[in-house]
Amino acid sequence: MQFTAKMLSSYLVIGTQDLVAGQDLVALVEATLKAGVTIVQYREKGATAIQNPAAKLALAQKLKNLTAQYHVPLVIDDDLELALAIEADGIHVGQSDQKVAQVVAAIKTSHKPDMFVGLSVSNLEQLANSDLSGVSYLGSGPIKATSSKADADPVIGLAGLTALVNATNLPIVAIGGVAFTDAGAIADTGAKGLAMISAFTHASVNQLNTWVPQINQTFNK
Ligand code: 3NM
Repeated sequence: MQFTAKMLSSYLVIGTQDLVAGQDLVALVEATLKAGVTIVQYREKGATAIQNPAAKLALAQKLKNLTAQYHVPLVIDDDLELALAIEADGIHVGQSDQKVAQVVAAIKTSHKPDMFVGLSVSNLEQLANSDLSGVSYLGSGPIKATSSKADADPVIGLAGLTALVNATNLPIVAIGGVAFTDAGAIADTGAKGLAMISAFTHASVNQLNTWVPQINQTFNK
């Protein structure tokens, strides 16, 4: 699937470590797809994440089949082998993950050469030091304090986000401590969307169905 900046509007990031009691990952993803999320990232990371590669593969394949039904891209976080195995639409790489240039080069010679690449960039220094060739979008944050990522960078706020937006032509999705109600303020910076974990895991189906279309509209004015 060809990447477009519009895909960043409402960006679900999710792994089993993020689920709240009684939640099922596939059911949660389907509820967000029904509400209209524009992209899904499977991010299995941390002490309580699934470690077994076969179990991860099975879950990722289910998510690929599900997102395909909704014509929504699936991105795999920081696992090129898994992304290639399920022919994911995209892969997301962090500053401390496998080097982005290596990922871009490996994709080019793979059976899935059109897989797009996203990169986490938290500040201007990281931006200056990043090899952006072959990168389609940036994920920038944390905008506010987050309890979903143990090793998050210092909070950058809307000011830090604005500085990054003004320093690059790549579309940026804002992440970290972001709430549905932040869409207007984040759109005003020039960023292209909201990437969220806990806002999605803590929302009711009614809240998803109310907020996700509003967020999409905010970024597509
Ligand atoms: N990356 P929540 S913050 C996965 O700053 C991730 O790069 C971040 O979760 C970054 O929406 C983060 O619950 C966690 O705050 C986002």
